Amino acid sequence: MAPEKEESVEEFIDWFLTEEEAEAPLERAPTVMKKICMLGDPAVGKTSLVARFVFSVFDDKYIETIGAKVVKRTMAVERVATVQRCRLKLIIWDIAGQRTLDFIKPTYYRDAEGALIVTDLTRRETLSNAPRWCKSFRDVCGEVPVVLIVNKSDLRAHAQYTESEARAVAQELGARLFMSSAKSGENVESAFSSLGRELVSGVLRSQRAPSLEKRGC
Ligand SMILES: Nc1nc2c(ncn2[C@@H]2O[C@H](COP(=O)(O)OP(=O)(O)O)[C@@H](O)[C@H]2O)c(=O)[nH]1
Ligand SMILES: [Mg+2]
Repeated sequence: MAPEKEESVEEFIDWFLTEEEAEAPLERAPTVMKKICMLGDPAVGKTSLVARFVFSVFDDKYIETIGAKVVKRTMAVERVATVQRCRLKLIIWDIAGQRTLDFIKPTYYRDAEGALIVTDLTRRETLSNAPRWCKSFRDVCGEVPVVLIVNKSDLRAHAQYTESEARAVAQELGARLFMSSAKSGENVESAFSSLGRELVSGVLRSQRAPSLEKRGC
């Protein structure tokens, strides 16, 4: 089910700040809303990463995600160099990894502007399948930013591939790579933030603020 939109993205298309706004508290900064998808094989840790990022919790029990779950988290994104800041509301769709759901995936992907592709460090095939996840997503959403997360970095002793092998896959996908653990929390915030910044800089690149041009930025 689509989340109820509290604000439309269009409302914020012209969200560049005047100098006065740039100095205002973050709560008054404009909000940009983006839908992103969690992708990857079953049991790689998609739901756990979302739970860690949104609710700061980890649970050892494996509860298979049925269909899709949608959660939100608003985060601050600032570009100190250009005095631009905004609040980014991430609408995170956690998609069930089951292959049998292939035929309804396009419904989940629709209108997404980015994705986190998750693999499990202890299962090699989850890395081999990452390009397939990326392709099925980009076939629907186009060349939008993706980040590759190698999850379960706390289980390095049981690793079935190396970081440099993962980096090669990330490069092939044009994605940043993060070695993360939903269990320890390592790099979870950084992975989501990295995608968030890419989503917002897309908006930044598409327009320029008159107040910044005045400054010769
Ligand atoms: N050790 C460890 N286990 C994890 C980690 N992330 C998830 N898990 C476990 O892996 C299993 C599958 O996780 P889940 O988030 O449900 O995977 P999903 O099917 O991709 O959503 C669960 O038992 C989790 O507790 C992690 O970073 N480290
Ligand atoms: Mg799940």
